[in-house]
Amino acid sequence: MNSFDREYEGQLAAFRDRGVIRLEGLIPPEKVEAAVNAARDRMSPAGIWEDGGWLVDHLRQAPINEGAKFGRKLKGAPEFDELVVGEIPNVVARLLDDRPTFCGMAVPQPLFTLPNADSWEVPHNVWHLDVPRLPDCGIPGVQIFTFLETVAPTGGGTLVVAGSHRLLNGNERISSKNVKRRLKDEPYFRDLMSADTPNRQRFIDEVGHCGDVELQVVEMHGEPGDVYFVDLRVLHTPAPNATPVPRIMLTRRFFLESQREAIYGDDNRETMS
Ligand SMILES: O=C(O)CCC(=O)C(=O)O
Repeated sequence: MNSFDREYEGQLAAFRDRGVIRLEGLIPPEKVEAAVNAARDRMSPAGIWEDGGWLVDHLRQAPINEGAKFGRKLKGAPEFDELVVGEIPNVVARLLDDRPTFCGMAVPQPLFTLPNADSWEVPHNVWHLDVPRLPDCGIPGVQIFTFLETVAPTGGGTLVVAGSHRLLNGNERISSKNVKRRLKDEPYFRDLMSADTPNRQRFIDEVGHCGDVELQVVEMHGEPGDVYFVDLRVLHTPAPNATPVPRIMLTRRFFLESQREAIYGDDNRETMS
């Protein structure tokens, strides 16, 4: 075992088991500070960052595309590119057994959500995959997420179903829509994706099962500098933001070079790049 694998041994095993891990403080503080400041600087002319604080209360009832409008202002900051070089590609490479990868988008993608909810629960809708299940593929790549502001629990961090990457792996291509359709045959996913299911906090607090696969909803929250690594087979969804501050995250997808054709090579492409 090399020194890298020794350092991350537990995390590598957790990643294979759950399809999601968080490495705290992975990005050097000076890069984090530059990126956070760049995000705030871009929000300042838009009038929602002023004198060291967020001014977003008046936007609480704003239509959903208002948040997207602010998110677009974050696109292309060079400070964001700097966050995802260095240790992140090294970890991704190890999670993919050092096989060559390519990025689905030229630059990392900001994820921005205004405060938009008075209360918070695990959503029943918008669960999806960015990549179909690919025949005889195993893991097709890794998506990383980091934070450009502190994202507290209930603060709009992306939700994933840990363990879901272990389901429906076979020798056929299955679209995101059909993965969902098939998963709904299982009580865990039928309940998760039904608006009629009460007590939705249990999806986070308790471990569910599908056969011998353990499943649990994980809410991404953390500090700038922390990084989540997610198997691209993991079911995920955007979440409401019930805190008084915007949710600002950054994501990037690393795909296996060997799957380029399967991912991009036909009209069936599903990636969000
Ligand atoms: O947290 C979000 O806005 C959703 C992110 C997402 O679905 C994705 O990046 O694939």
